[in-house]
Amino acid sequence: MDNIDDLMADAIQLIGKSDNILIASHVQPDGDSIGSALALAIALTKIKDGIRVLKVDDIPADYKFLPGIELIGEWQNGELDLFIALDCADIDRLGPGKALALRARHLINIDHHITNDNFGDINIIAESAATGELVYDLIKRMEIGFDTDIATCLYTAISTDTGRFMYSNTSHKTHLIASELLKMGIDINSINTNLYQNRSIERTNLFLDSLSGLEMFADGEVAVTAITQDMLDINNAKLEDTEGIISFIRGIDTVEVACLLKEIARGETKVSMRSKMRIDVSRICNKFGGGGHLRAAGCTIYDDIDHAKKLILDEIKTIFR
Ligand SMILES: [Mn+2]
Repeated sequence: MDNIDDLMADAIQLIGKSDNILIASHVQPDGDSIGSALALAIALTKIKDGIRVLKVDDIPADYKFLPGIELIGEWQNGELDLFIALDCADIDRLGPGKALALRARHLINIDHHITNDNFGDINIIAESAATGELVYDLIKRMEIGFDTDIATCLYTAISTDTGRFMYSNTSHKTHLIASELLKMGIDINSINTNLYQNRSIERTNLFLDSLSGLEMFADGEVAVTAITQDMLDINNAKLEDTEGIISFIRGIDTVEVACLLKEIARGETKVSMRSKMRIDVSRICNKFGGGGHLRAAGCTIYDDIDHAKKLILDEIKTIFR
């Protein structure tokens, strides 16, 4: 594999000679994918016209405060020189953006998932706490000046993907980058309030509801809870309102593996898994066609939620046997 310096140089050269550039996050976007996409879009807008961020899914309310949010929209038909996918472990994560990615003359894939399958023409894949760290590196190498807007987006990307600088993916480099971003004069009180002190009552009620259905297994080492479409309806909540549940149940003292099942539709269940110290949850999720990181992974099981729960629990229990 090429080294990161060469890959970055190739990407910068390709960006330089491309006129129509479309940037995209993954479906069910999180802070890292949206923050990275907006940071890159704001930066490239300083040197080029017509930079767009493709709307591949609804933007969760948590991130609507981000600068550059108005750059997100539909792609008007026409020439597409370059598509840049951010934080996507595989091309299907682009959802409706996949067709455009395949149609574009060139495709750059920037991601920090170790399971990334290198679907781009240029693949900047490196182990880092967030895709936001890689985008920081790219913008720096392009010698585009950082401003508070870019820094706000990148800080959001990194803070959300490191669980507020708490997860084990947080490195000394993470803090160095955060330090550089703070130098730009970003308002962390405002960012943190928007990200972490802004929970709606609907989300709070869904949270309570999910905790009342909490189940423990393997002498308390495994915690599982499920969110059904009925629970969303009753609480007038959306899927994005499940944010925060899984890290809360992982916070139980005896828990090593936390698992949250979400009923996307009848016959389709999304599974999120987190671990604390020992278990590689990406391996478990891999068995169901998913992936992710050592301590945070996910997969989709095409089955009803009750049966999906049984399948995933059977798999988890083999580890604790
Ligand atoms: Mn990420």
